[in-house]
Amino acid sequence: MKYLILILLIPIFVCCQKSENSQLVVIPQPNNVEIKAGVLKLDKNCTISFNSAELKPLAELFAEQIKDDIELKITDAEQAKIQLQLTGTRDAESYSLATSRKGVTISASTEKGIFYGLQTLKQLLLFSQSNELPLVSVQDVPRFGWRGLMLDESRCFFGVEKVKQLLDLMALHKLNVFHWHLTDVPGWRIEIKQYPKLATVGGIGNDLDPDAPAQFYTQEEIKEIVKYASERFIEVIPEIDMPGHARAANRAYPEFSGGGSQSHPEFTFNPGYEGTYTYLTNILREITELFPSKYIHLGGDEVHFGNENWNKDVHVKQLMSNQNLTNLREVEAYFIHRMADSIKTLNRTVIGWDEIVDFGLDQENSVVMWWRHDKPNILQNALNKNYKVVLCPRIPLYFDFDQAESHKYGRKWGGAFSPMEMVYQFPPDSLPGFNENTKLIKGIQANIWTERIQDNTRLDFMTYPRLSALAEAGWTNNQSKKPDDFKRRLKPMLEYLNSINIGYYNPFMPKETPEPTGKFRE
Ligand code: TNX
Repeated sequence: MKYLILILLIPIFVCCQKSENSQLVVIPQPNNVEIKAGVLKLDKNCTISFNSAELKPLAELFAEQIKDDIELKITDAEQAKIQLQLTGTRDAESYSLATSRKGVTISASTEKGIFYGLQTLKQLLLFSQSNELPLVSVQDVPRFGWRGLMLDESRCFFGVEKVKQLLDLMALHKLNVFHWHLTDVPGWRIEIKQYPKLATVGGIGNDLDPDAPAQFYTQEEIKEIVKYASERFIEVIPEIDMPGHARAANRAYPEFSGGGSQSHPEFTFNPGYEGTYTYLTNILREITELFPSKYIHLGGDEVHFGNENWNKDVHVKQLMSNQNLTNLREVEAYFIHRMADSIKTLNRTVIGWDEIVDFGLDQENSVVMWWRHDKPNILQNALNKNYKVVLCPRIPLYFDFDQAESHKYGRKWGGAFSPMEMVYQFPPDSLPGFNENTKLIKGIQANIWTERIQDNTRLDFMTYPRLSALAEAGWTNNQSKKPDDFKRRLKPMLEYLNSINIGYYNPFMPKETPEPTGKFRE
């Protein structure tokens, strides 16, 4: 009888051990964790080894990142405290990490997996007392393959250092896509050698001040950032918005402008003028030389805001009669098809905002970003048509929307906004088509539009800690996602953000972190 009770108790004991999973302080929460009794203390002088030369830069970067706490020396020795091992063939992003009294082993079948194991280790160290690590066995693999963040640098320009900081924090959170919105109405932010005025003239101004001196990234700076991101396993996807949101470009080269409307002057490129296609394709060719990503985002959003002038433009009228186009929406579709063809010849895949869903682009070579949260039927429509989709609905994934009811300088939509808790819970199972079409859902992304963000202070306040919630929503499976436990782990993360001078919003102490004043036009 005694033994029977013991046997019955064993599973309960194991179960209780498992429930301690949640005691680990890592964001995003790894998907399989076992904690054992005991600790591993890493000394100030520590060693790291790797079984394959490709891992050397990862070990070096890690050593650099933890140098304030630990002096990490690379050694060949099997006895290294931290061992990195490329092994086997498993999912490209998965890794395992085991700590024992002897040391740490991180293994994965790809460098990316090893990198993620190192990010987990970095957090274990960051949030430890005197470098004492729990004894754990972690087997981790992300829920979604696309865990993205978009930054709009047209409305407000932040520059190399701030972007690098963002990339560092993305990497720490295992986010893997940086979507860079480089062109829009107020400014064009990337040097194009063949059309230099795009940057020098198009780069003048920002959302608040149309006369602000030109700000843009030189091609050297772009290369530097793309390299910095790729060392952190982040893919950089450039967006060149067309045919709308093109005013900055049109200031530089008015010959390709399709005009606009009264409220959105010079808003579009001219879809009726053949030269426009050569011009934009030449631009995209330079873009492909700078960005190794297989994707190019060509925008495609909100064209109806400012294409009124197309009704009277001679080139557009001619195009309509030549191609039998009966309305402006068909002209828009024609334009997008032409540019999608160019992107195909450049060996790249198109991404567009959800306006492109009805244009009949080929599903193999296009990806749709669903952003209009108030139009769930568009998501359903995209999935029905077999498009691969990235979910980035305004609510809750636009970080220019407020985080709290009392905040005044961000956006709200009929009173609704984007609190951290809602970011964390995304995506809800109730999303149309979501459960039936999981294969088509590439992942999730938050978008930082910057009409309401004019400086680093507001950027930090709007980005953190929602970025942590986004990361866990993108990485952690539903069964391991626990909002209260996330909040427990978020506290040390906030202390870390504090230590690197990031002015986040503290949802636990809203009064102590008042909203930085903002300015905006509308
Ligand atoms: C919609 S999302 C836009 C942006 C704005 C944003 C503000 C999208 C494809 N277009 O141009 O900056 O709303 O929230």
